[in-house]
Amino acid sequence: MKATWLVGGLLFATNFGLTSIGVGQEQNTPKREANPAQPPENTEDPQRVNPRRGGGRGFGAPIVLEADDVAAYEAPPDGFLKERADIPHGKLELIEYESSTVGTTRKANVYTPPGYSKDKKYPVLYLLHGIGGDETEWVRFASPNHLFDNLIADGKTVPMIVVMPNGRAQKNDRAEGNVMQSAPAFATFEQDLLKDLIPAIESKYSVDTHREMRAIAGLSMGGGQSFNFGLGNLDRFAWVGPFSAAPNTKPPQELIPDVAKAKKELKLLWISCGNKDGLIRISQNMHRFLKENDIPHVWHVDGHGHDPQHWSSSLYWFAQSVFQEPKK
Ligand code: FER
Repeated sequence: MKATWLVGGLLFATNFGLTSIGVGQEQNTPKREANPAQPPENTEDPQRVNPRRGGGRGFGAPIVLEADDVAAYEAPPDGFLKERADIPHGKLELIEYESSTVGTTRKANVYTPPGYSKDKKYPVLYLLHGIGGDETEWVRFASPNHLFDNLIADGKTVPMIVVMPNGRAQKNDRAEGNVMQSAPAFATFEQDLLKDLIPAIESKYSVDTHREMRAIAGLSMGGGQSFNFGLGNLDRFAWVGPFSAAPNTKPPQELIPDVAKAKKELKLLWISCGNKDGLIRISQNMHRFLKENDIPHVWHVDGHGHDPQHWSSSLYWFAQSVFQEPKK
C-alpha cells in the first residue's frame, strides 16, 4: 500500500514497512503550484491510511488530540491571496548576499511594502520554508506580496519587510536528491541568519534594528528553526511564529531554560498546526510545556494537514498580530 504526503513542498511516496522516504529527482522545480482554492492533491494522511504505522520519518506516530487542540481563528476569507487592482502594491525582489557561514553567495526573496521609503524604518519578518523548499517556497505557497498588500490596505497589519531566505545553509542549497539528508544544514542556517543575512538586510534596507522589530516564523523545518532560533536568541527576536514545526525542534526545556526571561521578552509566541498533520505531537509538546509554565502563547489547531493551506492561513493570522500590541 502506498502513502503520499507533502513535506515542505515535495510529494513523498513510500511503501508501508519502509523507514526511508523515496524521493523523486525533480524537486528542484516542484511541479505542484499551490492553489489555496483547491485541497492539495496529497492530503492523504498517513495516519488516516494506517493509524498504527510507527516510525515513518516522524509522520507515522498516531495523532492524539487534546481538548484544547482547537482553532483560534476562522478560515481566511476568499481571495486573501489574490492580487487586488484597487490597492497599492509592494514589491517582491530576489536579492543576493555573501554568506561567510556557507562560503557562497546566497539568495533571498524580499517583500517591501507599498510606499516603502528610506525615510521610515521598518520591522522585519524572517519567513522560513520547509525541508523540500527554498527561497521561492513561500512565494509559491502563499503569494506573500498579495497577502501583505491586502492586509496592509485593510489596516490589519503594519507595513513590514518580509525576508524569505534559503534555510538550507550548504553550498548546494537546492532541494535536490534525498532532502532529508540536508536537515543538518537547516541548523547551520542559524549562523548564516545571525551573522550574514540579518546584517545584509539591515544594510540594504531601511530597518528598525531593535529586537521588538524583528520576527521569525516558518513552516515545518522552518517552524522548528523559528522555535530554535527565535527562543534561542531572544536578544534578537521578540515575535516567534512556528507553523507545523518539524522534528528539528529542540526540546522545550532546552529552548526555554529561563521561564521568567521568556515571559518577559517574548512579545508573541504564535504556534499553529493542522489536526491531520502527523507532526502535531511536536507542537503539542511545546504547547504543553508553555501551558504548564504559564508562558503566554497562541495555540491554533485547524483542520488541515501538513499542507500549503495551513501555512498560508497561518501566515494570514500571524501577520495580523506580529508587530502589534494585543487588541484590548
Ligand atoms: C522528519 C519529518 C519531516 C524530519 C523533517 C521533516 C528532520 C520536515 C518536513 C517539512 O519540512 O515539511 O522526520 O526530520
